Amino acid sequence: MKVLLINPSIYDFAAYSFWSSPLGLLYVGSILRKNGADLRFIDCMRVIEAKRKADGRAPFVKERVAKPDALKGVRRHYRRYGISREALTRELSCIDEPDLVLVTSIMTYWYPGTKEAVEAAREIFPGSRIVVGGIYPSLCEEEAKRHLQKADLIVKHNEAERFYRFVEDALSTTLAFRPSIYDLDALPYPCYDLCDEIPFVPLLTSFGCMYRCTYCATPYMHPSIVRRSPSSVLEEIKHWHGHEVKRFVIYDDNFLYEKERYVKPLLRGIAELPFRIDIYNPNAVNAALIDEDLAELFCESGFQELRIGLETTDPDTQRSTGGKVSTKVFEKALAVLTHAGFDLGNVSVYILAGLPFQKWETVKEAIDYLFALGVRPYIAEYTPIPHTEMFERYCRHARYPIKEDALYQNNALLPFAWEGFTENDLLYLKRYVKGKRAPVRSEGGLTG
Ligand code: B12
Repeated sequence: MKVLLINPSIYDFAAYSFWSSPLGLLYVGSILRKNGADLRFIDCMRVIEAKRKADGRAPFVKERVAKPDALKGVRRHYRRYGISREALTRELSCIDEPDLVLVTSIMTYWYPGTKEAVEAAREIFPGSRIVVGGIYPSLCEEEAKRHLQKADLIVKHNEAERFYRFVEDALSTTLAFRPSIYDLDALPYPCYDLCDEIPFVPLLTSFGCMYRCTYCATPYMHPSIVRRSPSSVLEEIKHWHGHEVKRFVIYDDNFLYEKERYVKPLLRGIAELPFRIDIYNPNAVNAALIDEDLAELFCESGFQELRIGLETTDPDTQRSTGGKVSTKVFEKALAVLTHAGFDLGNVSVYILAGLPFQKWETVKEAIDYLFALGVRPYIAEYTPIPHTEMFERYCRHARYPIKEDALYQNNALLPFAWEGFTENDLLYLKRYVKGKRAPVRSEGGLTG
């Protein structure tokens, strides 16, 4: 069974390798490899190696491209991040026709790249079976079927069985190894060994979340929580360390959940390894769950920085979006971290901006609050996500038809801009966070 994996290019207004990686696709690849498949991998998301930072991140190669009709009115440059369709076609032409082509999608609004990869593969390999999976079909099933008509199968996150059956029928084979994706300890390690360089490896430590934040789709996709055993994560770290990997990135909506049983033993195990690793957590942890032991373990296990979610300092917004943490609890967590010796200069705190009917001043207040505490504010623009409470409740107030086309779900478009929070306000806040000479904010827009 010859299988080609494709991580498509991205079309967006901005994109940076924020430790993004096609983890789901590489898991599926290694499951098929356990069934005897011969794998090839084309990662369209090439980066500029010379500009790779010490933390493993690097800018993607990029090129300005024309906007699709749906985004024609947007006054920002649109780019392709990753290789062009022509370059992909050339690479496809150099390999034998595979039996199966697997294409992933990481954000809903990145579907144009997925569509392009499917169509390029269909053109070069008319006899291959093409399967698409990932976030786009999981959250926009009907739309994905309309846009990805050249694919033979489109699967959602929880349809592994359907995928296995399709492979068996299409290739007249039997898959002896067909794990549930929720059996995290039984999954083979994702096939990063197919990459020439492995700048970092994401560690998938759980599925699901204990919270029900109104803006997040995780409870819709993964209603129950499953966790991976600390020993399985440790074994994976040792495995990749044997491949010279030193940086690890935690992919987890809920890393500190059941911390006594999972996170503390894991971090203790990492601290006791005979080698040091660097750990990053782009998915924030909840301040309410940070205690003294954990604060020490973050220091001892190799957290280079810590990302914490605060979302807002406005008590009403905090309550209505999920109520995970209060400022009092947040301050206590910072005190505990300081006591353990964690440098607050290396703590980044996510603040949500652009929520429906949010006022820009409330975001500024949160930024000032964080500056005063000595931590780094990080503005996360609100992304309206299908199947979330907030999306359904407010979609008719968005300035774009976010329900009709996933392209409009892109947070770079600030879909919920209104007179109380304009694009200029966002620009002002971003410059303010960076400490640049903040332009003077006036009713008419920015000056200075
Ligand atoms: C880790 C993560 C990230 C990572 C990177 C993810 C990546 N893979 O590159 C980082 C931290 C960079 C990130 C950033 C953001 N993220 Co995020 N992220 C996640 C998270 C927690 C896990 C994704 C993941 O990799 N899971 C693990 C893998 C194994 O699962 P999977 O990708 O679902 O794949 C499974 C299946 O789909 C299948 N599969 C995947 N591909 C294929 C292909 C084939 C052929 C087949 C058969 C199967 C298959 O295999 C897997 C196992 O079953 C999800 C929430 C969630 N629980 O899914 C949010 C999520 C994807 N992120 C989301 C958001 C909003 C963001 C941000 C916009 C947040 C912000 N405001 O800044 C940014 C965007 C940054 C950017 N522009 O680059 C949203 C989706 C938004 C959308 N419209 O698509 C999600 C769903 C969370 C939410 N709030 O609801 N994110």
